[in-house]
Amino acid sequence: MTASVQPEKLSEKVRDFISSPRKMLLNGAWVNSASGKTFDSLNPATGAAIVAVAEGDQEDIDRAVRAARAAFEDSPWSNMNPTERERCMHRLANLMEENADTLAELEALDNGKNVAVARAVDIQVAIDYIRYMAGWPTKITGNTLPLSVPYAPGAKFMGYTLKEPVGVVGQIIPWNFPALMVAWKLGPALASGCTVVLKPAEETPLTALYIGELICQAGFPDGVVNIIPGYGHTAGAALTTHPEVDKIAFTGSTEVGKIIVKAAADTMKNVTMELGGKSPAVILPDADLDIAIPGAASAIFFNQGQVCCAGSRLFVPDNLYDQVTEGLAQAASALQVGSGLNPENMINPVVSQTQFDRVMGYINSGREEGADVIAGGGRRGDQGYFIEPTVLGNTTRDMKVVREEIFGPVVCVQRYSDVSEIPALANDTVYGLGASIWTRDVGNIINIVPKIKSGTVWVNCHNILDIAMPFGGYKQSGFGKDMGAEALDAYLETKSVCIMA
Ligand code: TXE
Repeated sequence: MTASVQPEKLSEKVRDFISSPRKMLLNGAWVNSASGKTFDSLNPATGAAIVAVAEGDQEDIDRAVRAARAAFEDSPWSNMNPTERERCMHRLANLMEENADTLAELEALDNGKNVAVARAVDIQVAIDYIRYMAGWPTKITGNTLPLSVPYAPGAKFMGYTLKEPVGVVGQIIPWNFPALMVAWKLGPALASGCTVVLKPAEETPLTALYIGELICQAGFPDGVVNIIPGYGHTAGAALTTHPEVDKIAFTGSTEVGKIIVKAAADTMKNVTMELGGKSPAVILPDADLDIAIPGAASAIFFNQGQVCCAGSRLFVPDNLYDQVTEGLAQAASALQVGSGLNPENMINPVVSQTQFDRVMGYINSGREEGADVIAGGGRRGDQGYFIEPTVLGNTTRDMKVVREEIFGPVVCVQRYSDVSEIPALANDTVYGLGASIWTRDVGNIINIVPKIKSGTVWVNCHNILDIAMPFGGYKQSGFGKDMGAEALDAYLETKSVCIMA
């Protein structure tokens, strides 16, 4: 296992980026925090500091919100033609493409994930989504309305709707897909003409700050995008209560989502929430196991299981239980564990000591509650936050590992005996983000998909997210959509206009 990272192996661009403390992007300028405080971003493969980052707090958020407000009201941005907004976004996407290798390497360094996967998935989808959203400014339209007005006989009216940007948006994002989350949030905000104060996760601020440099080069007016790194309970909380913020877009834990919804209620902000999950992956008796077993493994082990829609509850028919768990154990042991900067390593460290302790705590709880540890179950190496891909067998619905989101490379396998049980088993959770069924029978698809209460249902695949496909939760996985055209809805107000002739 290669846990250590040799700085000389990093590219010159990344070395240069981390060679001096990183500042925050406020009103088009790179500045220190008002308090002068910084925090270190850590390398999960070693636990060592990568670089110090300006630590934003209430005062920085206030300044950033005021800059975003000025940039939103009668301003170069609000007066910009849709075509010019589109060009700005395309310039940003092009710059991200030119810097894609650097962004991927920085992501692997800061988050711990596999650099080749970061390049192919995180960064590529981020670029594609900015381009997808760049196509929208020229296509956002209202409607003309066939008004009747029965209580004004003889009068003539014309009615239409205008779609207007919601205003200043606070965006709070997590650490599992740091650059991709920047794109998910910025794309629809910029396409609709909003201005933004974005707070990256304290664990992984670096790619957001790098994209901030590209935003400056792309020619967005000052104050349109402000990036304020900092902690959740300080900078994040200040954003959620600021009276000049019109909307909060959040991706993170359900626990913090609830805090934010309450905090934002005082000023009645528009809020969208993409929260946690405990997504079922269901192998049906007729499934093609050559596809279903590796598919179920990838559903949980991709990104070390730090995926909100990871297939963390796997349902297997009694008669296939041994075959599937054996296959899963083999798939787990075939995954090479090590630093994400080596693209051969497919299991990389989890993001932080806190996450490491949390995931190990769940594995131990599974053991104590009687689950079989079929594969993994331990730490790898003595530095960094490496956890073996773990398969817990014979788990049951009441176990903590089955009820709570682990957010690590740990799958809980449950048996079932009859297909009729599937909807109830799949829905036996407070979450409703993703689900997959594995089958060759179209009848199963038609019958089961509508009964599953989740924002996405995959068939014979899992974790496939596409720029055109709306993504978001049911139940306590949140509300509002990221990606796809529907993501724009939450960034637009509808104004009805009624004219009497
Ligand atoms: O999340 P938090 P954490 C889940 C996953 C994980 C658990 C804890 O189960 O194990 O959450 O992770 C900001 N006001 N997910 O603690 O705290 C914070 O600074 C405003 C699932 O890292 O929700 C960060 O920017 N903001 C999830 C962001 O919220 C606050 C991805 C997410 O952090 C805040 C991440 C506050 N009071 C974790 N407190 C997914 N849906 O993909 C924190 N923040």
